[in-house]
Amino acid sequence: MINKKIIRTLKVIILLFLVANKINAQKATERSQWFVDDRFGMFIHFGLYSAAEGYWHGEKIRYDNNYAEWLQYRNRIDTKDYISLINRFQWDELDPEQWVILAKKAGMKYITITAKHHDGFALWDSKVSDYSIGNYTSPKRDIIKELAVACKKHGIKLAFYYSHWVDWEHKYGWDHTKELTGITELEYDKYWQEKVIPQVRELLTNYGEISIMWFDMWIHHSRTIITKKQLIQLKNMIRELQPNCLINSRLGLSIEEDSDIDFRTLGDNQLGKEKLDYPWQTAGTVAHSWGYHATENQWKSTTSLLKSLINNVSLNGNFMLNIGPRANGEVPYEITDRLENIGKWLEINGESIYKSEAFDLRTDLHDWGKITSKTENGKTKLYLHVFNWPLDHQIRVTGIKSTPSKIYLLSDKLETSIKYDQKEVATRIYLPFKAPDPYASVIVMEFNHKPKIEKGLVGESIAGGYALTPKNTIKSEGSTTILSPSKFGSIPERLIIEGNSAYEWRVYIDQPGTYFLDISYSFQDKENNSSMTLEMAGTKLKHNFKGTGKTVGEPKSAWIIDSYNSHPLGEIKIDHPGFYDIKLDVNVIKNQTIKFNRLWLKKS
Ligand code: FHN
Repeated sequence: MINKKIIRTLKVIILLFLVANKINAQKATERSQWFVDDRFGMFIHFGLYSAAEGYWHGEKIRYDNNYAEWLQYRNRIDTKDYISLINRFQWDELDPEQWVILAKKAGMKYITITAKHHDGFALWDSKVSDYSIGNYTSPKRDIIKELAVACKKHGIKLAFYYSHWVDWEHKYGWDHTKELTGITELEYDKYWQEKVIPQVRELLTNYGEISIMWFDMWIHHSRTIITKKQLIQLKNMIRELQPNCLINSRLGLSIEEDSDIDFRTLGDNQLGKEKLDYPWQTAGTVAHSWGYHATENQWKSTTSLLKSLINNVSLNGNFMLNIGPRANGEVPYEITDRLENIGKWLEINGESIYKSEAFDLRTDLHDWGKITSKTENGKTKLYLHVFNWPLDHQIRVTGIKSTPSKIYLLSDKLETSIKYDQKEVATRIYLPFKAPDPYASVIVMEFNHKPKIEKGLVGESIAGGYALTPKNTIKSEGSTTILSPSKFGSIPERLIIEGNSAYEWRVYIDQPGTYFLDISYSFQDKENNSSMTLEMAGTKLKHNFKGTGKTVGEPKSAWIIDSYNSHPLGEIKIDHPGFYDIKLDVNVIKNQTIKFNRLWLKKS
């Protein structure tokens, strides 16, 4: 009896301990926890195409929007000609360890290399197919082995990209042209059984521990030649050979369909937009192509790449950034420069990225940046990533009810406290004049427990007002269709209102005074008989919608769009700090439409 009681008490203690020390709230498994903790990885696209540099016989890759590694397919190159690219490699200069050193410098924790891309050429000494690097080099090179050794030496996890669906070399591999010429399932299975299965087996047998098998079928298997049976065969083999190896959703099975898939891969360069409660990743490029392209010119800035990483972590996601080395192994300066800068930033601020996760407030609540969080030993830290250092040197944080034990800059090793004011759910942090970091400065809000929050509020803008938009309402009745920005954002996000509708927002106002409100909308009718009433703090403001006309997007073009104009509604007196609801009743008469953009509430 006593023993049972002791065991139960012990169980409760262990459970409490685990809860207090919980690092990540999202549903990572034992297998994928490292992935979720590490957050940042390197992708390497290296293959025969690297030596072509985006050109074939003096002609640039066809189809401007395509990637350099698609050269063989786009320029319709026969495999027996394409292999001649092997002669352009500078084998003496090529040293994969340099890529690993670069990954380390950049603060990346794992590397995924294209062991075989769509061209079907194996970067290892494959015994399964003659179309492998070992067969075309003397002395034999095995880039995969060299990389595996270097990764081990430098403590970086190794992962393989393997193009399972598309293979332009094997007679029965998939090539989009086969949509026209056809191929039987039996033929495709020949490719599958004689190339895919044994090659993946080789990769998982001869190169030590492999952290991820990264597949690349970007449409669902039901729309392809691959059968679910083949995918399960491949998955089972991986589980059998390396049970700890992760598998991404581009295997062709979504994680909703098969819970045994470890993480979801979003579209190329597609950043997260919402918090997901399972592991996910964006693979991104520094410019456009994945493989080396000589005339690449769309380089993203360090700031924009860092923002991508921070954005994803703030939504529980990972970021894997690609390098496309040349055929001598050299990585373009534009890439090394950015990676080294990211690494320097992570050296100072990495605490806000590694083992960090999303915070419970809405991701778009604050217009100054993004929040990540971490709970360890019962303490919670919020990391405020400020992209846009406010002109008035105040950061407005909305929605946190608990009092922080301390606020400081992450870059300040002494953790010197920064002054702040807190009223209910409004915190104002008084910042130093100069941003401590040129890319993103991180402010830490530390709590002795998990902070309490108030959801549903509209965040205070960096400009000191509140934008009440179709998306941040707490209630809506009637029309609810929200259209995304279009025409490069020149037509803003809007709510299409027809008939009688009502909307409600909630704000917390910490500074009493006179506030003014205006409303932005588009109305394309001559008759001004649709109207609205807004109510806040006991004051009612009325407005008859007025025609807003059209505007010209580009001179002398057909780009004529509906104009969205702001109309002043009037003033509201706020006597004391507190929560305020703003109710908007809209009465749109028959056959008329209001395209509502936003209300703007600001202290006079
Ligand atoms: O077609 C490939 C492309 O070449 C590249 O490897 C990317 C990386 O995510 N995946 C495919 C397109 O999504």
